[in-house]
Amino acid sequence: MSSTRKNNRARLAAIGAVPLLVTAFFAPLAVAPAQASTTLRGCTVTPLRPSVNLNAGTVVFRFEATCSAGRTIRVQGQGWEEDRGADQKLTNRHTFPNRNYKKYETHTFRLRTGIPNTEAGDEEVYSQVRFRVYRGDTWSNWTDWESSPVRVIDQR
Ligand SMILES: [Ca+2]
Ligand SMILES: [Ca+2]
Repeated sequence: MSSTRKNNRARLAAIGAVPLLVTAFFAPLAVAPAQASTTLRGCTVTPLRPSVNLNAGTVVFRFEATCSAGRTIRVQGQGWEEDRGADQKLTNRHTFPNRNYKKYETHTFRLRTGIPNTEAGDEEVYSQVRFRVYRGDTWSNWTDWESSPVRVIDQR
């Protein structure tokens, strides 16, 4: 291969690398809302997109909590219906029983309610979660509330 062709190839490779870097840099921002997690004191909690059980007529709000050994976690969750203006409560704020992690593992907390019909057309349901962690004889403060992705329930 001539040195001119090598140089051309190297230049093309360099040009090609720029869009890749841009994609890699921006992709986490674009993906973040679908996978928003909060980490505190060795526990990571993610509010998952709600699931819908049409047979049971329920919406299931799910909160996935992964902790290292020796942590105890207290989780609060709440279900919402998204509206322009003020969102509507679908559940009261629910405090789950404390969960003690004897080893590193993941547990999913679930909160159920009936499928809502708050308006003409589709329903847009999501959850919020916050938590605190007990470790070394003290409780942390509550985290900020974190919202799950929205699940649209087709009611056309
Ligand atoms: Ca709505
Ligand atoms: Ca509706």
